[in-house]
Amino acid sequence: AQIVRLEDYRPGDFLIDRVELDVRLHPTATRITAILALRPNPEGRADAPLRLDGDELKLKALAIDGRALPAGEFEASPQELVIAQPPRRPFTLTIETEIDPTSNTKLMGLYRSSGNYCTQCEAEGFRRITYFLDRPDVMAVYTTRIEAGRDEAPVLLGNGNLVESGDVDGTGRHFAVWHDPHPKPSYLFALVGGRLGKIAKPFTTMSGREVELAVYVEPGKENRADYALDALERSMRWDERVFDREYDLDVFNIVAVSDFNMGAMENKGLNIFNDKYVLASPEMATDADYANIEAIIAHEYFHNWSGNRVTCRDWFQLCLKEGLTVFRDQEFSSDERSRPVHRIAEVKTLRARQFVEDAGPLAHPVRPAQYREINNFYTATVYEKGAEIVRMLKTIIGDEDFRRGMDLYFERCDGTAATVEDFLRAFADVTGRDLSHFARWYVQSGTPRVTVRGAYDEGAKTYRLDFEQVTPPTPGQPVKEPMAIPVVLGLVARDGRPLQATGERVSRHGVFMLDKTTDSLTFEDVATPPVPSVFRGFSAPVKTSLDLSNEELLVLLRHDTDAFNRWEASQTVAMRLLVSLSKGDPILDEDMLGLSSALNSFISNDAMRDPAFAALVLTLPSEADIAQEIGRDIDPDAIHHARIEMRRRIGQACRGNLQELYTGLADTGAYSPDAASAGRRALRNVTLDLLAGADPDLGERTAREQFESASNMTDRLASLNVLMTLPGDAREHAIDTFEERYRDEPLVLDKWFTLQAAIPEDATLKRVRRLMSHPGFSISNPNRVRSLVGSFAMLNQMQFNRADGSGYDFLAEIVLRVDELNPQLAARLLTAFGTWRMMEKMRRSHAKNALLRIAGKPNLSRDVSDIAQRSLE
Ligand code: HT7
Ligand code: ZN
Repeated sequence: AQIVRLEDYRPGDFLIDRVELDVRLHPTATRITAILALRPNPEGRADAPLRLDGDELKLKALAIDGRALPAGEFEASPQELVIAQPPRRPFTLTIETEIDPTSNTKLMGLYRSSGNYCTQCEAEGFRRITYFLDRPDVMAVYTTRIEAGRDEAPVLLGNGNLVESGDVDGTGRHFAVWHDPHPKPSYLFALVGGRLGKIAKPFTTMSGREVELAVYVEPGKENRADYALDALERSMRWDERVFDREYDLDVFNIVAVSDFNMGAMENKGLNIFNDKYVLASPEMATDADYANIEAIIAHEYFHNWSGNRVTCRDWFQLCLKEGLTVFRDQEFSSDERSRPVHRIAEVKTLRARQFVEDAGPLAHPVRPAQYREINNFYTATVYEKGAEIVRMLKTIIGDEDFRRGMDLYFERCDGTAATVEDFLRAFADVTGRDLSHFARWYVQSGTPRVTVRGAYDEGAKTYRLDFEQVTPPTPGQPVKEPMAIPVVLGLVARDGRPLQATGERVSRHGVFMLDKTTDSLTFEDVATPPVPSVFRGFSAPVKTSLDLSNEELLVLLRHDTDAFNRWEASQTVAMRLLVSLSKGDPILDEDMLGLSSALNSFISNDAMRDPAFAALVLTLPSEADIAQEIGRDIDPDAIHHARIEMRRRIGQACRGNLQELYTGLADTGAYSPDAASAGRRALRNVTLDLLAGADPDLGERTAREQFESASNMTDRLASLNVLMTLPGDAREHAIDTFEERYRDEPLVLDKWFTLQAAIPEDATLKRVRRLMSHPGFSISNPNRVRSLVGSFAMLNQMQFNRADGSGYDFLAEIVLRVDELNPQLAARLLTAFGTWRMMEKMRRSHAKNALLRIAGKPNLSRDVSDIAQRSLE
């Protein structure tokens, strides 16, 4: 397949100023008439043909300035429409196409979900509706007339504001006309038609404009959309308060659909969501679901400025909108919840997804230089590492200059299709700084490793920190340059007192910039040997090697003023022990004792001060985390058993305290999804897990009781997860009870699929195959496939990476089946092979064979063949 390269970017030869669409919805033969106001682009070639993108289109009619175009004057295929000699002046092009939304299983373009019509146009889906210059630097004003049977689709929604609606006399059909005054790229186009229930509330913007906020869901589920609507209102207020950004249309509509390839889509004025990220009730959603809904509603809303008002010039600039918007949604969630707890959660996700990607065959820069299939670049690197870059920028220049830079960026680039350079220029201009070295974060892939060594000079009372950074080679980038790494740091005395850590090379924002391969920093007047606390708040997306003893790390757990590094210290000590256990190395009793007694005193003294934080401290690194830390010749069975052993030891050592905590945190009242209540539940459920590790009988009894008495899904699911680790009748009974209760609730059934797919035992693969025939499962629904097959591959390290290779064979088989229906979904599942090179030899060879089998299959989609090929390179 053809490779698209950033260096080949050039402006298009034509521009489109206005688009008028007339869409006559029909289940299998929807007719679209598009009238495009085109003109030659002064920056394009003067004699170029007009080439419009298409994808699986059927052309029905074509006219220029109202006159039908004779057959010899154009060439049309499902993939392209070419007019060799278009007018060299402004003109209108009328295109009529016909499409079949019912057979659209790719869920790109116009498709049907539970009988409703909806669209997904990012990145290149608009070309599945009409022929178009389907690239983000072509921005037009859209008017959309939608027509449908009134019974089939009583609700008709489009981008912008509703300007007209009515009946089509005598036909049983009706129409709505939507006009969006803001020029936008085609990927932000959307329409919806169907039977939907609605909840709404008014919102007055900061300048006093009235807006109606509405959420549309499957009829009967309206009361499950309250939290989403509330999150929308809070997001809008927050963007006004923190970034001075106001909403700009009369309505803001959100529609929840049950078939969707990703989480949600920020179409102008008409966000379309995976229903998983809208619908919630205490009975059916967990605390994590509520937090995700809040974050994704905010994310899509924030795109209205970072993505829609200022969009991307080309798809290489994807991080410009996604990284920035993730940063904005993270800041929102941190303000709404607990900042340190949220930061730890962000870093856990970054390490689990982005660091893994950066260390594997699919590693790529935050701004890739080339792609074969853009859908494969909606990655943790573009999103999460992209957000880390924005965060580092803020750390380096400080809050005030960051805000001034954002203001300048929005002001300068409003209404344009911008680049990463435009973004950085705004910050360079407000600060007078040269950000060219910093810009390397966008182009160099791989996670830098920073080694830090400390040396105390008793006589001179100085303390020196030596830093060294190395970024490992990644595909296409064998040699790396040093990065500009902000290190936020502090010093802690062994008795816990914070020590002064200022100096010439530490900025007024407390940042030391490591921008060379090696560097040193000396602190004067340090009265006692300190413990360094580096990368506070995880100030840069790097891996760190510290020459600190476990004992010194436990000083940080006890005393650091930086909550992130307190947590990090607990995890580092636990990780060291887990790695030794996994490798079969002996671990010293004193090291084990050191950790368990530190955790024991942490439970007695600190746990109830911040339960959410305590839950994080008491959660052991996952099996996938341990595998990453070991990095090569991985034996997932050994890792699994090491973690079980460690959980048992900690559980036993802290048993008394854990039992007390569990009882003290008992559920007391009506459910509320707020962060403090969620934190208490999280801590209680971690406690239950450790107790079950220490004493399986007690664990089973307690988990069963909790399962039966739980008043909310968080506690019910947590108890079920504990039961999953305890084979036997009680577990199977709980699985059956849960199914009976939630059989008719697809989103809850997804949780049921996931928890069974993650059971760490040999029989799981058979169970997963059996569940694929469950009446609630559907191979064409992305949520179902992800919750069963995706969870097996991504969450069940031991069973996906089975020594006999059958886990890999299973995934390969499903990827090939799904590819025939939905290539995007298939390609995402396939990324589970991203760690295959780290495995021990036998597993490596099985994984490679499975990948070769996929890559060798004829007629693969571009999505899957791209991932398969890159995974093998
Ligand atoms: N910007 C949206 C990305 C998206 C998407 C991309 C490709 C295929 C389907 C998709 N659905 C949504 C979502 C976001 O990041 O906000
Ligand atoms: Zn986004």
